[in-house]
Amino acid sequence: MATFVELNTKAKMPIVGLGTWKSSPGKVKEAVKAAIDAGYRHLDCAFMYQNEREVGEAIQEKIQEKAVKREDLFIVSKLWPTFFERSLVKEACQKTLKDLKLDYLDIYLIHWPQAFQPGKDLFPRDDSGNLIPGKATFLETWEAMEELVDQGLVKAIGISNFNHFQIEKLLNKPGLKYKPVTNQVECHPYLTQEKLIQYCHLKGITVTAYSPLGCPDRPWAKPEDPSLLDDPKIKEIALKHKKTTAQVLIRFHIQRNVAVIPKSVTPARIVENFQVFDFKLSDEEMETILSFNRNWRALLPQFVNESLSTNLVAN
Ligand code: 1BO
Repeated sequence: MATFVELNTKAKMPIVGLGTWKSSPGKVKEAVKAAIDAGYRHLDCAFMYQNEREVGEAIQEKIQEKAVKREDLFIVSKLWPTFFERSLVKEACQKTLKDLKLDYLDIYLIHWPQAFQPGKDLFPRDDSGNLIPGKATFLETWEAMEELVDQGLVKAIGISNFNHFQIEKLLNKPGLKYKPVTNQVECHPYLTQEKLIQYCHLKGITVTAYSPLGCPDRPWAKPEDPSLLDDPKIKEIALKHKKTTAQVLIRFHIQRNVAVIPKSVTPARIVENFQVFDFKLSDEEMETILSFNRNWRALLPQFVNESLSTNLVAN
């Protein structure tokens, strides 16, 4: 079983990476170091996660102690929607590179398809609390992203939270120079994204699954929300393989050739989440897991007003 997903640039992205969204400064450095020690080579970062400096310190320490070489690591980061104007893209990328202490990224993603008003606030809002959209379209932003590839700041570019209409629009952009290499979206057994994955794979775009464990640490969880980690049917499959529920949830993506970025700051769990290459779910188990789909999202864009929400949900 391949431990990489091949991109349309022919580069190989390690199929399991460490997610760092919601990993707080103070904890993320040790998490990244534990992950590299456990064998992870793919790290998923973003300006929005507000912890790239600490991630960078961990990477630098591991390189300095010769535990790993830069070229063996695969580092992904993302451009936040307040930086979508052409004139802001390069500076935003350079800030991420400076914080991560790197001179290039393996992939830089457009974090969401919708621009927000530029400025200091990650979520700029008007007096009524509505998010203020930006003027730039992702098509213009993409041209600035393409320049980053030509300037050697990033090896490849991709997208996140794009639905198939938005991808189609991007692929049909006159003069498109580089195709996105991956679309990073929420994906797990309650949101299996079958159509979107099929569409992306058909177009030569890999898919990366975020929140593969259902984002149990999300602050907006409601008591009535379903819980993947407590799902008795997934527990049953895990028991059969002498694995944990989390390991089954991660393995599920590997067998669909989907990259997966479980987040944890707990060293034992970081190790456990990587021990997913020594067992195989049967075709029947894969079908059963796929049947759990209920189009449920852990990450509903609650932070947006309704008029923008359709641009923020990937289907
Ligand atoms: C708001 C951040 C979503 C995951 O990248």
